[in-house]
Amino acid sequence: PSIRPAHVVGTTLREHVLQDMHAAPGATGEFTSLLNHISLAIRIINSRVRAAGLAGLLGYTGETNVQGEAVQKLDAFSNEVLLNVLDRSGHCGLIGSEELDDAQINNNHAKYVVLFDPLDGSSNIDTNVGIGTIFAVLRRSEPKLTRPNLADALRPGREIVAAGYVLYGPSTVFVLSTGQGTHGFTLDPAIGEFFLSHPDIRVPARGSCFSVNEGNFSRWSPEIQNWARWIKGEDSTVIVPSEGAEPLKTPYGARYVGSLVADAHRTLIKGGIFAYPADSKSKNGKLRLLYEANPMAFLFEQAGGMATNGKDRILEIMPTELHQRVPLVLGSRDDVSVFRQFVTGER
Ligand code: AHM
Repeated sequence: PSIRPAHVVGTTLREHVLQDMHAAPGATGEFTSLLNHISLAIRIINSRVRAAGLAGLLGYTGETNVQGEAVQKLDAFSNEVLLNVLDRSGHCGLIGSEELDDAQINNNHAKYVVLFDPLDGSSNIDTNVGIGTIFAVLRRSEPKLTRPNLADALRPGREIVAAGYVLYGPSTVFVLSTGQGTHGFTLDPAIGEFFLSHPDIRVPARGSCFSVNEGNFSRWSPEIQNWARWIKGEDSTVIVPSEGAEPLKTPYGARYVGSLVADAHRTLIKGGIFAYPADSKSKNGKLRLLYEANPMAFLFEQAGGMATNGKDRILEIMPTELHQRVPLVLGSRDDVSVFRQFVTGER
């Protein structure tokens, strides 16, 4: 049998980002350095997330540890790590975090804006379910002329220059796009390096699973309730709004973790649809446009998938506030199109 020499290793995240830089005319290395700093923050957060179960076992579950010392919650810890590491990078003019009320001005002359959810799905930590970090990078329009301000962050997602998420699951996977496809990297924990494991991810055009919190069914609009009936194969009770939405031969399977990164990652790899629509309680949906919906939409579109608020493309929405919520529907092209047909009645 052929034996692979020990020195032949795969492409690292660092090399991949460098290759992107060499392909971009006029690149200064700042963007590459920024992404390397984000990767450092992720590895620090990962090591703490990996110890969370043990910390729980040792009684570190609340605000204090066994010695009675104050222990920071994982989401607050992750937020601080990202803030500190991004500050040291010197490349961020403005930072917005789901954990901060206001955007933070960082470096007056820096080019980039980073928006992140430091630990999404953190209510799932106690049950050892996958959780994640999500981020988007934007470029300030006039870094030399103006001080960073909120308007630098309130930009439509189509202006994103890079987005990514990290899933702290059975392995730690970093999914990144710098606008040239969506690529997945898996952490080798022994050496602390991310290796390219999922090059050029393509979302299948149609999937076989749907991912939605069906506990909200009674709060959904009749159109969304009809979609949910259709996808479960109850088509005898449903008027399909167009011939495009054919009667289902096989109902879709239900998969819902309740952790966006875990649900989105499965949908990205296997296809299908993830939806957190508006309902009578959460009139604008639950998820945040800048920290969750936009980065996911960018990654899905770069992988050939789709992301809408049920009607319009997520990446076209002009944000009006930092913590704005939005209904989010993402996944395979055909599956998201069918959802849209149910909601709008248009083909
Ligand atoms: P969080 O900001 O409280 O962590 O909530 C975000 C999470 C997402 O990860 C997930 O998609 C969604 O909330 C699940 O919501 P629900 O429990 O209502 O189904």
